[in-house]
Amino acid sequence: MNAAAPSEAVADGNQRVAAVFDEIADLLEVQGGNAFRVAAYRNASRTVRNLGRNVSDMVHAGEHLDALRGIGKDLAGKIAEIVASGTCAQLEALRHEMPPGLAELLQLPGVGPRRVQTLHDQLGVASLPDLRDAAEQGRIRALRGFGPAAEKRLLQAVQQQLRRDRRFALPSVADTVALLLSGLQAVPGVKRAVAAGSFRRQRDTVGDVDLLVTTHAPVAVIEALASYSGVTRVLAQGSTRSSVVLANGLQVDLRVVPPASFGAAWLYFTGSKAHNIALRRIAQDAGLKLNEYGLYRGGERVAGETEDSVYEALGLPWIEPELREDRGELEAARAGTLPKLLQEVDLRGDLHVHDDSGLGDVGLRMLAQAAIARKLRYLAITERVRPAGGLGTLDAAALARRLAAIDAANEGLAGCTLLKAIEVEILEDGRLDLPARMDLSGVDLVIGTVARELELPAAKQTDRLLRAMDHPAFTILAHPTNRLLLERGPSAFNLERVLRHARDRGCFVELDAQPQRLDLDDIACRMARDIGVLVSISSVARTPAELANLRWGAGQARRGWLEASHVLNTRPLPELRRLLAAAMGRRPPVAAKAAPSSRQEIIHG
Ligand code: DGT
Ligand code: CA
Ligand code: CA
Repeated sequence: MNAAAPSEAVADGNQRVAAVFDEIADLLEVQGGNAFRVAAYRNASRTVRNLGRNVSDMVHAGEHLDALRGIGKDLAGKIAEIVASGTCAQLEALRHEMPPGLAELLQLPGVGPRRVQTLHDQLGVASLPDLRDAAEQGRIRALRGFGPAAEKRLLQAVQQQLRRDRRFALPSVADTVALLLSGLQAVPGVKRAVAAGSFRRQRDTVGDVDLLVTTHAPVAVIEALASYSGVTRVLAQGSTRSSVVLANGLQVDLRVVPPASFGAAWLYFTGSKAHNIALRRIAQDAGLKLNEYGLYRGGERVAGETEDSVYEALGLPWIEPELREDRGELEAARAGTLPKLLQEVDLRGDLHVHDDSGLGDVGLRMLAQAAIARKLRYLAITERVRPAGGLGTLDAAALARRLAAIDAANEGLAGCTLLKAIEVEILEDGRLDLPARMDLSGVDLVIGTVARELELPAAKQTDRLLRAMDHPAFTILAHPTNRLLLERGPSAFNLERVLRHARDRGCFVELDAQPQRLDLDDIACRMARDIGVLVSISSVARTPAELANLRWGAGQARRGWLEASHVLNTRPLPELRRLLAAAMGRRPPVAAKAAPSSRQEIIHG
């Protein structure tokens, strides 16, 4: 059969509709709404998310959406409304009714609508500070479904939320930035509308969003931003700048400059501040003055219309925004040794995806079709040895069945090869949590993951990872530091030693590109590059649409100075197979130096 291929556009449009339905369900549930209505929205969300076709095409073609499973007349009407406007009146009304404090509770990790409702009804908790007080006073542990451990986790989460100086994960603001830019671009007289600041540098978190517009008619632009529906507060407004705050607390700074200053302004507002200061010093040493309007010799502007013109007048090549952190990029630019940064299109495959569809070979083919649409030539379908949710262990028979299903799917595929991966937990002592004498001969790679005991003393954690890599089949260390963006810091261990050991063993480290992880981070990528261990950039997609995560991985890799040659999954399939085979001990690793401390038993073919 011909499994539908959710292209990116399909996925994005359908995701929006599904996200609106999910939020309606959450809000209804918090309000103690009718359980059947809540379930109806969740079902509809799932239907739309998993639909192989673009709902907006169906709406525009006048098709009857109420023919879809779980979609009645009412929901069909709402889909049309969301397709037309991006939201629907019911969601807006629910948001309006909901006390803002409750909405904030819903954002906490591990807190869903039912818990918010319980906390609110039983303890009168209606805001983050209320929740902190209740947890500190030990009033939460007595609630049904909570307990002391949950109380402790909640207290930590709420403290972190209140403490954090309100930065935002880069991926979480990208849609907003795109929407704002297209709105500003449409204002009459606007020549260019672009993002600057940490967003353009693809820093993993952003403090605020900086936008730059060129026009000769700034007032219309300033007014357009203030009248954008997502704006809840205007902080400052002048004739060439404004700052506003959106409903989610995100601040947006807008600057308007004439077209002749575009390059100088973009350079200035992209930063970083450290890069700007270093660049200004170079200008001064050359008897020039650099500011956001241009590069000047005395009163004469010598450059400024493009970024290129400014760098060139300073004797430098243009520098990629991701490198502008004053971490050696100016020295490299002067020496002509800037890296030729990886681009997302250089990625030829993805070595860590899960088929969680439950659809068997159809699920596999949907993933493959989505990969083909993204020009990915291989995907490693990853089976968990201990599936999440404690659903037993992947036994020999189940593994054999899944491997056979992948073989069968490959038979019918052209343009994308499915590889066979297993994901296994690294136990506290560094052993891999594999069933005894598991036959790994049919497996292409073994991904090792630390999932528990994240807070061992650093020396122990380091030994654990080193020992895990000594397993002859160990191939890739998944999300090495286990950080969660803005929620949980990296585990403490000696990253440099772990990266060196990975290199010596011929193993690889992952950059998990899920938007909440981005692990490795930029600095760690740079260390991997310097040490010479290849990085595998993985989407860790659980649905076809999540292959889009690779974008965020490529961004962090670029910030870490990685070129295509530093990334494992830029390799063509035959070369990749050789590297994986070597890592799995099927051929001697090229640079094996360290004698492994204890090699575990493994069966090959
Ligand atoms: P963020 O918002 O904390 O994630 O970081 P940025 O880099 O976006 O910083 P932001 O929004 O304060 O300012 C945007 C850019 O404007 C910044 O990257 C460089 C430039 N800039 C801001 N303040 C200064 C300054 O005092 N001196 C110089 N040279 N540039 C500045
Ligand atoms: Ca900023
Ligand atoms: Ca700013």
